[in-house]
Amino acid sequence: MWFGLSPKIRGTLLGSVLRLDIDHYTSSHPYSIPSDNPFVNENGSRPEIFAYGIRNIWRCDVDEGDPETGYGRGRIICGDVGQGAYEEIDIIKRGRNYGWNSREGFECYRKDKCGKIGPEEFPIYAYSHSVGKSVTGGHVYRGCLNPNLHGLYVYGDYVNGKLFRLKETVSSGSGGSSWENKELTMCGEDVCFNGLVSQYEKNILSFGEDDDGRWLFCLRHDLSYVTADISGPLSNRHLRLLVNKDVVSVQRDVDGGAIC
Ligand SMILES: [Ca+2]
Repeated sequence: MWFGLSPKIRGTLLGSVLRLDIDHYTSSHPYSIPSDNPFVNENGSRPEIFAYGIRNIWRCDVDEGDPETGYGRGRIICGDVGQGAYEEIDIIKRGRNYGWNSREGFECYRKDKCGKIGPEEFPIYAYSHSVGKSVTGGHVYRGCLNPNLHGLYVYGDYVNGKLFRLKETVSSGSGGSSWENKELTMCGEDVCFNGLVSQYEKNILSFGEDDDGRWLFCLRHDLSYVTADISGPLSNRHLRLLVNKDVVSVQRDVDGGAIC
């Protein structure tokens, strides 16, 4: 999505994250506008907009939060696919500008605009196209089955199938956070058990977690397979049907410490 130099970036829904009240519709829309949306009183701006300056988000996740402290609960974390150089992970905050198309990742994309668009919200992490070429936004694992994944944001790259995790460290003073990235390696036959597979094809589409705390991801090839045998709610079908075939276990290469 491209906005050129238009100052009316908030006058279009393109490239924005929207916040809608879908429980109450109006005569003109199948939704209503929450009164506390950030731009409801700004002339020329679409009141649906919650955040803007997005390029092409592919999958967002709402953090369930730490089960003991509640830390992180409700955070919206998204992968935003880049143009030609950088892929980024963003935490979506109310009213913030995520920079496109003046900036791609942390770097300038349009030098005539870069740094001149007012306050910007930078990614929590970005990687170059030497690492991967199309981010698939991930999932903050809060389940009990894989304690080594607890609190980690696990995401991937659609093009080369790599998996990564971001680990957050909260600064004691400012309350800000730093995010450390690491590639995740998959288990081999000597580690996998219960029939779990260690091999998967690339083209990661999405991530999730089932009620038992199994960490899951969906692959392109298997979407046609699972849609041929749908039962239950739409939101559950991929996760449930992928359990026996495509669930993978992640090697314990990250910090342990069971909390369940
Ligand atoms: Ca951005």
